[in-house]
Amino acid sequence: MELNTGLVVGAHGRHFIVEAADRQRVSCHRRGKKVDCVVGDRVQWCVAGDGGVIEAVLPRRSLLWRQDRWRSKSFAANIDRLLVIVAASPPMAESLLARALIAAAHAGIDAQVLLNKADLPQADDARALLEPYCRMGVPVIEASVKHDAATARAMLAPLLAGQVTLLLGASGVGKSTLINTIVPDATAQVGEISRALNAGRHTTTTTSWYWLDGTHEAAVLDSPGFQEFGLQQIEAADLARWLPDVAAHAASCRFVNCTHRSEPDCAVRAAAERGEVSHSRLRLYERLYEELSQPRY
Ligand SMILES: Nc1nc2c(ncn2[C@@H]2O[C@H](COP(=O)(O)OP(=O)(O)OP(=O)(O)O)[C@@H](O)[C@H]2O)c(=O)[nH]1
Ligand SMILES: [Mg+2]
Ligand SMILES: [Zn+2]
Repeated sequence: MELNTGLVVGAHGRHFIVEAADRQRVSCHRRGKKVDCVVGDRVQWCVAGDGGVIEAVLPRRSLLWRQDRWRSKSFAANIDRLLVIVAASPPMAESLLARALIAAAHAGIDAQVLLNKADLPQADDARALLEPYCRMGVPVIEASVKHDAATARAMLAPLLAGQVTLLLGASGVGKSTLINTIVPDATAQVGEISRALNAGRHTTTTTSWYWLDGTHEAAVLDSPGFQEFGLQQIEAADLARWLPDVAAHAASCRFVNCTHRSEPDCAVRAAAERGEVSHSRLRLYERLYEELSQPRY
C-alpha cells in the first residue's frame, strides 16, 4: 500500500477532496470513519478503487474551531490569517465578530476585519460598531467587492499574498462574491436570487480551498455563513486575555484574579468610565463571562 501526501481542499460530510502532489483532486474518505479531518489538513492517503482513503492527518500548525454547548466545529486547519467579513447589510452582529476574533486569538491566528458593501448607505452604522475594534488595534479595511471589484482586488492582493486566509462571516456578507472577484476562474455560488431557476438564494454549504496563484503559495478559503459561535473551549477566568481592549487594563486591577465585574479598584471598569473601553465591549465581556461560567456537562 503506497502512501501519498495531499491537501484537503474540500469536505462534504464524510467525503473529502484531496489535492495530490501532482495537483489532481481525488475523492477520499477517512479510514475508520473518523471525523478528525478538516479543510487545510495535510494528509497521507492511498488509492482505493477510483478514489482514495485518508490514512493519517499530519500535525497542524493551526486550527480554528468553536465549541458550542453540545458540539465542536473545526473551521479550517493550517491557516495563517482569519479575515472576518462583515457587511453594511445584513446588519452586523457584533457578538459574532467578537467571538470569531476571540477564537482566532486563542488559536494563535492573526485576524483582520473587512467591511464589505461599503457602497450601501448603511455602511455608516457598521463603521460606528467597528470603531472600538479599530481603536484596540484590529486592522479594519473597507471594500465593495461587487461594485468596485478593481479597487477591492488592488487592496486585497498584498494582504492575501503568500498566506492562507480563511473568510468567515454571516450569510450574505459577500464571502463568495469576494472569492469570485479575486480568484481567477472561480465560480463560487453567490446568493443572488435565481429567478430563472426559481431556486431561491444560493448559500455556501461547505468550506472550499482556492489557490490564488499558479505557484500555490497563497490560498483563500470560502466558508458557509454561521449564526452561532460557542467559545466553550475558553475558561471564563482566562477570557479577558483574548480581548485586547480589556487585557490592556487588566494588569492594573487591584486583584490579580479580578474578573472585572464588581471587584473594587478594577482598572478595566475605570477605563470604561473614562471611555477608554467601550461600554458595548464591556457588556459583551460580561455576557461571555457569564456564558463561560455555566456548569459544563
Ligand atoms: N451592494 C453590494 N452587494 C454585494 C457586495 N458584495 C456582495 N454583494 C451581494 O451580497 C449577496 C450575498 O453575497 P454572497 O457572496 O453569496 O454572500 P456569502 O457571504 O457568500 O453568503 P453565504 O454563502 O450564505 O454564507 C449577493 O447578492 C451579492 O451580490 C457589495 O460589495 N455591495
Ligand atoms: Mg457564500
Ligand atoms: Zn478588573
